[in-house]
Amino acid sequence: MLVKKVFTLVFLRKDSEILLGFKKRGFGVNKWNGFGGKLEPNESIVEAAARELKEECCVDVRTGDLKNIAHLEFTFEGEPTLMDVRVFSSDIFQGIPQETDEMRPKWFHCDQVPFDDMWPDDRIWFPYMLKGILFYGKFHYKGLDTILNYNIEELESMELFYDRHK
Ligand code: 6U4
Repeated sequence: MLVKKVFTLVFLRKDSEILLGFKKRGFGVNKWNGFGGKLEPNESIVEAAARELKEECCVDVRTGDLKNIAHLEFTFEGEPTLMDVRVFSSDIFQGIPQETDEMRPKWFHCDQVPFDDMWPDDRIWFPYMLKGILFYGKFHYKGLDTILNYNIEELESMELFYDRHK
């Protein structure tokens, strides 16, 4: 039996650029990533997404301006946890990204995403996100470096996807 844990992951966009953060500690340390984390008690997923963005790079975003663009699931060989990652994007936000204890933010041109220093799955699904295709991605890892298998399904609507997966 897999134990599902929900996480958020937020990508800010500005013109042809995307904001990534270099993770300074914890899960995914020394990798460029989106901003996000676990939910706190009594918090909705989108509220958690906005809070984590603020905590990790000091940028404010209204929950109504966060667009759910993907659902990712990660499992790890021999481990009981399923990471259920809700991916959001926005080009409407307030403030200039600042370095925090957890993240060093940096804008990257969408043609120059540093995949060599990111989770291996990012290289596979970023092209969907950058083209504006909604999707459901599943990745099964052995350890933290090797993807044993994966699947990506393009979606017409996130609402219909979550209706089907209630
Ligand atoms: P703490 O340190 O307890 O506050 P928290 O910030 O709540 O942790 P954290 O940093 O462990 O949570 O969250 C992990 C983050 O990494 C989430 O935003 C999801 C994201 N993530 C996890 N696996 C990923 C992967 N394979 N590819 C990816 N993002 C991933 O692009």
